[in-house]
Amino acid sequence: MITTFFSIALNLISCSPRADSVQPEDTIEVYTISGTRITAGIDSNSTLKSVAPFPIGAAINPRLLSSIPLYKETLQREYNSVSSENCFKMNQIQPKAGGFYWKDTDALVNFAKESNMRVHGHTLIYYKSLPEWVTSFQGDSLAWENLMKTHIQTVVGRYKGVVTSWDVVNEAFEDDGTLRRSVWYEKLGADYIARCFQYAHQADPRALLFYNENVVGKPKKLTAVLALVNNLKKRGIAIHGIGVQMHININTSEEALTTDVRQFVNTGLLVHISELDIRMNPTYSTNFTLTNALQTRHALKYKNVAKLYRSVVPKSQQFGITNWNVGDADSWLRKTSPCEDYPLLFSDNYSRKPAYYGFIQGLTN
Ligand code: 9MR
Repeated sequence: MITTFFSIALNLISCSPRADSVQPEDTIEVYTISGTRITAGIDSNSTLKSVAPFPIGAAINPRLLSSIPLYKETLQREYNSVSSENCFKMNQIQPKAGGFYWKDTDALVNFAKESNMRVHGHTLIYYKSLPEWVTSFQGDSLAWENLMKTHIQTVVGRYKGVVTSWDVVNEAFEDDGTLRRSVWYEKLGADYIARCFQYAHQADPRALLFYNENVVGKPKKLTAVLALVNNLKKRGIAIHGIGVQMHININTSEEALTTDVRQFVNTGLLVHISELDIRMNPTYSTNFTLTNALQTRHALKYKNVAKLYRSVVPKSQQFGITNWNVGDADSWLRKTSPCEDYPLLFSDNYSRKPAYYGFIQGLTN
Protein backbone atom coordinates (compact mmCIF):
# COMPACT_ATOMS: atom_id res chain seq x y z
CA MET A 1 0.00 0.00 0.00
CA ILE A 2 1.34 3.38 -0.87
CA THR A 3 0.18 6.35 1.13
CA THR A 4 1.21 9.87 0.25
CA PHE A 5 2.47 12.57 2.54
CA PHE A 6 -1.07 13.75 3.04
CA SER A 7 -2.15 10.56 4.72
CA ILE A 8 0.74 10.75 7.07
CA ALA A 9 0.05 14.37 7.84
CA LEU A 10 -3.54 13.31 8.39
CA ASN A 11 -2.46 10.81 11.02
CA LEU A 12 -0.36 13.44 12.68
CA ILE A 13 -2.72 16.31 12.79
CA SER A 14 -6.22 14.93 12.19
CA CYS A 15 -7.31 17.52 9.69
CA SER A 16 -8.63 17.01 6.18
CA PRO A 17 -6.24 17.05 3.23
CA ARG A 18 -6.62 20.13 1.05
CA ALA A 19 -6.34 19.44 -2.63
CA ASP A 20 -4.96 22.90 -3.36
CA SER A 21 -2.28 22.86 -0.72
CA VAL A 22 0.79 21.46 -2.47
CA GLN A 23 2.36 22.14 -5.85
CA PRO A 24 3.64 18.88 -7.41
CA GLU A 25 7.25 20.10 -7.55
CA ASP A 26 7.05 21.08 -3.90
CA THR A 27 5.90 17.73 -2.59
CA ILE A 28 7.98 16.10 0.09
CA GLU A 29 7.74 12.45 -0.76
CA VAL A 30 6.89 10.26 2.17
CA TYR A 31 5.39 6.84 1.54
CA THR A 32 4.46 3.81 3.54
CA ILE A 33 4.98 0.51 1.74
CA SER A 34 3.75 -2.57 3.56
CA GLY A 35 4.03 -0.74 6.83
CA THR A 36 7.54 0.59 6.12
CA ARG A 37 7.95 4.31 5.89
CA ILE A 38 10.12 5.48 3.01
CA THR A 39 11.23 8.86 1.76
CA ALA A 40 12.72 9.61 -1.64
CA GLY A 41 16.01 7.78 -1.85
CA ILE A 42 16.09 7.04 1.88
CA ASP A 43 15.44 3.72 3.52
CA SER A 44 13.40 3.33 6.64
CA ASN A 45 16.44 2.70 8.82
CA SER A 46 17.79 6.16 8.08
CA THR A 47 18.23 8.56 10.94
CA LEU A 48 19.51 12.11 10.97
CA LYS A 49 22.98 11.07 12.07
CA SER A 50 23.18 8.14 9.69
CA VAL A 51 22.55 10.26 6.61
CA ALA A 52 24.22 13.55 7.52
CA PRO A 53 27.76 14.19 6.31
CA PHE A 54 28.42 16.33 9.42
CA PRO A 55 27.32 16.19 13.09
CA ILE A 56 23.66 16.79 13.83
CA GLY A 57 22.92 18.18 17.25
CA ALA A 58 20.08 19.13 19.53
CA ALA A 59 19.93 21.56 22.43
CA ILE A 60 18.91 19.52 25.41
CA ASN A 61 17.67 19.74 28.95
CA PRO A 62 19.40 16.93 30.88
CA ARG A 63 16.53 16.75 33.38
CA LEU A 64 14.23 15.43 30.65
CA LEU A 65 16.55 12.49 29.96
CA SER A 66 15.34 10.61 32.99
CA SER A 67 11.76 11.87 33.07
CA ILE A 68 10.86 11.25 29.39
CA PRO A 69 12.20 7.94 28.02
CA LEU A 70 11.20 8.85 24.44
CA TYR A 71 13.22 12.05 24.66
CA LYS A 72 16.34 10.07 25.46
CA GLU A 73 15.59 7.39 22.86
CA THR A 74 15.03 9.97 20.14
CA LEU A 75 18.29 11.70 20.95
CA GLN A 76 20.26 8.47 20.97
CA ARG A 77 18.70 7.26 17.73
CA GLU A 78 18.94 10.48 15.73
CA TYR A 79 21.72 12.75 17.02
CA ASN A 80 25.48 12.59 17.44
CA SER A 81 25.99 16.00 19.04
CA VAL A 82 24.34 17.85 21.92
CA SER A 83 24.28 21.47 22.99
CA SER A 84 23.13 22.58 26.40
CA GLU A 85 19.99 24.68 26.13
CA ASN A 86 20.36 26.31 29.54
CA CYS A 87 22.38 24.27 32.03
CA PHE A 88 25.74 25.89 31.24
CA LYS A 89 24.32 29.41 31.57
CA MET A 90 25.72 31.36 34.46
CA ASN A 91 22.53 31.51 36.53
CA GLN A 92 22.35 27.71 36.45
CA ILE A 93 25.98 26.71 36.76
CA GLN A 94 27.14 29.36 39.25
CA PRO A 95 23.96 30.36 41.07
CA LYS A 96 25.99 31.60 44.05
CA ALA A 97 29.36 33.35 44.04
CA GLY A 98 31.90 30.55 43.86
CA GLY A 99 29.10 27.99 44.34
CA PHE A 100 29.10 25.92 41.19
CA TYR A 101 26.25 23.52 40.46
CA TRP A 102 27.52 20.65 38.36
CA LYS A 103 24.70 18.13 38.61
CA ASP A 104 22.95 18.98 35.34
CA THR A 105 26.06 19.61 33.28
CA ASP A 106 27.62 16.39 34.57
CA ALA A 107 24.41 14.55 33.61
CA LEU A 108 24.61 16.07 30.14
CA VAL A 109 28.24 15.15 29.52
CA ASN A 110 27.77 11.64 30.97
CA PHE A 111 24.78 11.08 28.71
CA ALA A 112 26.80 12.29 25.72
CA LYS A 113 29.67 9.99 26.61
CA GLU A 114 27.50 6.89 26.98
CA SER A 115 25.72 7.80 23.71
CA ASN A 116 28.91 8.58 21.78
CA MET A 117 27.92 12.19 21.17
CA ARG A 118 29.92 15.37 20.86
CA VAL A 119 29.23 18.08 23.46
CA HIS A 120 28.97 21.74 22.52
CA GLY A 121 28.88 24.03 25.56
CA HIS A 122 26.45 26.92 25.38
CA THR A 123 27.37 29.44 26.71
CA LEU A 124 30.09 30.98 28.87
CA ILE A 125 29.42 34.72 28.74
CA TYR A 126 25.93 36.00 27.92
CA TYR A 127 24.14 39.21 28.79
CA LYS A 128 21.09 37.22 29.89
CA SER A 129 20.49 34.48 32.44
CA LEU A 130 22.83 36.01 34.99
CA PRO A 131 22.52 35.13 38.67
CA GLU A 132 21.45 37.84 41.05
CA TRP A 133 24.86 37.89 42.74
CA VAL A 134 26.39 39.02 39.43
CA THR A 135 23.81 41.66 38.56
CA SER A 136 24.22 43.15 42.02
CA PHE A 137 27.99 42.66 42.22
CA GLN A 138 29.92 45.64 43.55
CA GLY A 139 33.57 45.84 42.61
CA ASP A 140 36.14 47.66 40.55
CA SER A 141 37.13 46.58 37.06
CA LEU A 142 39.78 44.24 38.44
CA ALA A 143 37.19 42.46 40.55
CA TRP A 144 34.86 42.16 37.54
CA GLU A 145 37.68 40.85 35.39
CA ASN A 146 38.46 38.26 38.02
CA LEU A 147 34.80 37.25 38.26
CA MET A 148 34.56 36.75 34.49
CA LYS A 149 37.89 34.93 34.19
CA THR A 150 37.22 32.65 37.15
CA HIS A 151 33.81 31.73 35.78
CA ILE A 152 35.17 30.85 32.35
CA GLN A 153 38.20 28.97 33.58
CA THR A 154 36.38 27.00 36.28
CA VAL A 155 33.72 25.80 33.84
CA VAL A 156 36.03 25.13 30.88
CA GLY A 157 38.63 23.59 33.19
CA ARG A 158 36.17 21.10 34.69
CA TYR A 159 35.17 19.84 31.26
CA LYS A 160 38.59 20.06 29.64
CA GLY A 161 38.89 17.38 26.97
CA VAL A 162 35.21 16.47 27.41
CA VAL A 163 33.35 19.46 26.00
CA THR A 164 34.63 19.73 22.43
CA SER A 165 33.58 23.30 21.76
CA TRP A 166 32.14 26.37 23.44
CA ASP A 167 30.00 29.35 22.57
CA VAL A 168 32.43 31.58 24.44
CA VAL A 169 30.42 34.77 24.01
CA ASN A 170 26.79 34.86 22.99
CA GLU A 171 24.85 37.77 21.47
CA ALA A 172 27.22 40.64 22.27
CA PHE A 173 25.70 42.93 19.62
CA GLU A 174 22.49 44.86 19.20
CA ASP A 175 20.61 44.62 15.89
CA ASP A 176 22.09 47.97 14.77
CA GLY A 177 25.61 46.56 15.05
CA THR A 178 26.62 48.43 18.19
CA LEU A 179 27.91 46.51 21.16
CA ARG A 180 25.18 45.64 23.58
CA ARG A 181 25.40 47.60 26.82
CA SER A 182 25.63 44.36 28.80
CA VAL A 183 27.03 44.28 32.28
CA TRP A 184 30.26 42.87 30.78
CA TYR A 185 30.62 45.76 28.35
CA GLU A 186 29.74 48.33 31.00
CA LYS A 187 32.21 47.02 33.55
CA LEU A 188 35.02 45.81 31.30
CA GLY A 189 34.87 47.69 27.99
CA ALA A 190 34.57 46.46 24.41
CA ASP A 191 37.60 44.20 24.51
CA TYR A 192 36.07 41.90 27.13
CA ILE A 193 35.12 39.63 24.24
CA ALA A 194 38.72 39.06 23.20
CA ARG A 195 39.73 38.31 26.76
CA CYS A 196 36.92 35.76 27.14
CA PHE A 197 38.40 33.83 24.23
CA GLN A 198 41.89 34.08 25.73
CA TYR A 199 40.71 32.82 29.11
CA ALA A 200 38.82 29.91 27.56
CA HIS A 201 41.82 29.00 25.41
CA GLN A 202 44.13 29.01 28.45
CA ALA A 203 41.76 26.66 30.28
CA ASP A 204 41.52 24.15 27.42
CA PRO A 205 43.85 24.85 24.51
CA ARG A 206 42.26 22.08 22.45
CA ALA A 207 38.66 23.25 22.76
CA LEU A 208 37.09 24.83 19.69
CA LEU A 209 35.93 28.34 20.49
CA PHE A 210 32.90 29.97 18.85
CA TYR A 211 31.25 33.36 18.80
CA ASN A 212 27.47 32.76 18.62
CA GLU A 213 24.96 35.31 17.31
CA ASN A 214 21.49 35.81 15.93
CA VAL A 215 22.20 37.62 12.67
CA VAL A 216 19.55 36.37 10.24
CA GLY A 217 17.81 39.38 8.69
CA LYS A 218 20.06 41.77 10.65
CA PRO A 219 22.73 42.98 8.20
CA LYS A 220 24.28 45.60 10.49
CA LYS A 221 24.75 43.07 13.22
CA LEU A 222 26.21 40.61 10.73
CA THR A 223 28.76 43.19 9.57
CA ALA A 224 29.71 43.87 13.19
CA VAL A 225 30.20 40.16 13.90
CA LEU A 226 32.40 39.80 10.83
CA ALA A 227 34.50 42.77 11.95
CA LEU A 228 34.82 41.25 15.42
CA VAL A 229 35.94 37.80 14.30
CA ASN A 230 38.32 39.17 11.69
CA ASN A 231 39.83 41.43 14.32
CA LEU A 232 40.29 38.51 16.74
CA LYS A 233 41.88 36.45 13.99
CA LYS A 234 44.23 39.28 13.02
CA ARG A 235 45.35 39.60 16.63
CA GLY A 236 46.07 35.89 16.83
CA ILE A 237 43.38 35.29 19.44
CA ALA A 238 42.05 31.74 19.40
CA ILE A 239 38.68 31.72 17.68
CA HIS A 240 37.71 28.73 15.63
CA GLY A 241 34.13 29.19 14.58
CA ILE A 242 30.97 31.19 14.25
CA GLY A 243 27.61 30.02 15.53
CA VAL A 244 24.83 31.20 13.24
CA GLN A 245 21.64 30.93 15.25
CA MET A 246 18.74 30.15 12.97
CA HIS A 247 15.46 30.96 14.64
CA ILE A 248 13.63 31.44 11.38
CA ASN A 249 10.15 30.89 9.99
CA ILE A 250 8.50 29.38 6.94
CA ASN A 251 8.68 32.74 5.13
CA THR A 252 12.41 33.38 5.69
CA SER A 253 14.12 33.79 2.32
CA GLU A 254 16.72 31.21 1.36
CA GLU A 255 18.57 33.86 -0.65
CA ALA A 256 19.11 35.98 2.45
CA LEU A 257 20.24 32.96 4.47
CA THR A 258 22.67 32.00 1.72
CA THR A 259 24.18 35.48 1.65
CA ASP A 260 24.59 35.48 5.43
CA VAL A 261 26.18 32.05 5.60
CA ARG A 262 28.48 32.78 2.66
CA GLN A 263 29.91 35.81 4.46
CA PHE A 264 30.78 33.66 7.45
CA VAL A 265 32.33 31.03 5.21
CA ASN A 266 34.61 33.76 3.85
CA THR A 267 36.21 34.19 7.29
CA GLY A 268 37.68 30.70 6.89
CA LEU A 269 36.30 29.69 10.31
CA LEU A 270 34.06 26.75 11.15
CA VAL A 271 30.40 27.52 10.62
CA HIS A 272 27.84 26.05 13.01
CA ILE A 273 24.12 26.46 12.39
CA SER A 274 23.79 26.50 16.12
CA GLU A 275 20.12 27.04 16.95
CA LEU A 276 17.82 25.87 14.18
CA ASP A 277 14.07 26.03 14.53
CA ILE A 278 11.46 27.13 12.01
CA ARG A 279 8.25 28.76 13.17
CA MET A 280 5.09 27.81 11.32
CA ASN A 281 3.17 30.72 12.75
CA PRO A 282 5.37 33.71 11.92
CA THR A 283 2.62 36.27 12.45
CA TYR A 284 1.87 34.92 15.93
CA SER A 285 -1.73 34.43 14.92
CA THR A 286 -4.07 33.45 17.70
CA ASN A 287 -6.28 31.73 15.11
CA PHE A 288 -3.55 29.45 13.84
CA THR A 289 -4.58 26.21 12.12
CA LEU A 290 -2.05 23.50 11.36
CA THR A 291 -2.73 22.57 7.74
CA ASN A 292 -1.08 20.11 5.38
CA ALA A 293 0.07 23.04 3.27
CA LEU A 294 1.90 24.53 6.24
CA GLN A 295 3.50 21.22 7.14
CA THR A 296 4.74 20.92 3.57
CA ARG A 297 6.15 24.45 3.50
CA HIS A 298 7.78 23.74 6.85
CA ALA A 299 9.33 20.52 5.54
CA LEU A 300 10.63 22.31 2.46
CA LYS A 301 12.22 25.04 4.53
CA TYR A 302 14.05 22.43 6.61
CA LYS A 303 15.12 20.71 3.40
CA ASN A 304 16.41 23.95 1.94
CA VAL A 305 18.37 24.91 5.06
CA ALA A 306 20.13 21.53 5.03
CA LYS A 307 20.86 21.82 1.29
CA LEU A 308 22.08 25.35 1.68
CA TYR A 309 24.50 24.37 4.45
CA ARG A 310 25.86 21.50 2.36
CA SER A 311 26.28 23.58 -0.75
CA VAL A 312 27.55 26.86 0.73
CA VAL A 313 29.81 25.64 3.55
CA PRO A 314 32.89 23.71 2.41
CA LYS A 315 33.30 20.33 4.13
CA SER A 316 36.35 21.52 6.07
CA GLN A 317 34.23 24.29 7.66
CA GLN A 318 31.12 22.20 8.41
CA PHE A 319 30.88 22.00 12.18
CA GLY A 320 27.29 20.81 11.95
CA ILE A 321 23.67 21.79 12.41
CA THR A 322 22.01 21.88 15.82
CA ASN A 323 18.25 21.88 16.33
CA TRP A 324 17.11 24.12 19.14
CA ASN A 325 15.23 21.45 21.16
CA VAL A 326 13.90 18.03 20.14
CA GLY A 327 10.08 17.76 20.22
CA ASP A 328 7.68 20.63 19.70
CA ALA A 329 6.52 20.40 23.29
CA ASP A 330 10.07 21.12 24.53
CA SER A 331 10.54 24.19 22.35
CA TRP A 332 11.41 27.46 24.02
CA LEU A 333 8.85 29.00 21.64
CA ARG A 334 6.07 27.08 23.36
CA LYS A 335 7.18 28.62 26.62
CA THR A 336 7.73 32.17 25.47
CA SER A 337 5.07 32.71 22.81
CA PRO A 338 1.41 32.80 23.72
CA CYS A 339 0.61 31.44 20.22
CA GLU A 340 0.46 27.96 18.81
CA ASP A 341 3.50 26.71 16.90
CA TYR A 342 5.20 23.51 15.74
CA PRO A 343 8.77 24.56 14.97
CA LEU A 344 10.76 21.31 15.23
CA LEU A 345 11.37 17.95 13.52
CA PHE A 346 9.55 15.86 16.12
CA SER A 347 6.01 16.18 17.40
CA ASP A 348 5.00 16.65 21.02
CA ASN A 349 5.26 12.86 21.47
CA TYR A 350 8.51 12.54 19.49
CA SER A 351 7.11 11.08 16.28
CA ARG A 352 8.83 12.13 13.07
CA LYS A 353 7.07 15.02 11.36
CA PRO A 354 7.06 15.91 7.65
CA ALA A 355 9.78 18.42 8.59
CA TYR A 356 11.96 15.49 9.65
CA TYR A 357 11.66 13.92 6.21
CA GLY A 358 12.27 17.25 4.52
CA PHE A 359 15.42 17.71 6.57
CA ILE A 360 16.57 14.16 5.79
CA GLN A 361 16.08 14.87 2.09
CA GLY A 362 18.08 18.06 2.34
CA LEU A 363 20.88 16.22 4.10
CA THR A 364 21.07 13.57 1.41
CA ASN A 365 19.82 14.72 -2.00
O1 9MR B 1 15.80 28.22 24.89
C1 9MR B 1 16.33 29.04 25.91
C2 9MR B 1 15.25 29.38 26.94
O2 9MR B 1 14.80 28.21 27.57
C3 9MR B 1 15.84 30.36 27.97
O3 9MR B 1 14.79 30.77 28.84
C4 9MR B 1 16.43 31.58 27.25
C5 9MR B 1 17.14 32.53 28.23
O4 9MR B 1 18.29 31.94 28.75
O5 9MR B 1 17.38 31.16 26.30
C6 9MR B 1 16.85 30.33 25.31
O6 9MR B 1 17.86 30.01 24.38
C7 9MR B 1 18.41 31.13 23.68
C8 9MR B 1 19.88 30.87 23.51
O7 9MR B 1 20.49 30.68 24.76
C9 9MR B 1 20.56 32.01 22.77
N1 9MR B 1 19.89 32.31 21.52
C10 9MR B 1 18.45 32.49 21.58
C11 9MR B 1 17.80 31.27 22.27
C12 9MR B 1 16.29 31.40 22.28
O8 9MR B 1 15.91 32.51 23.02
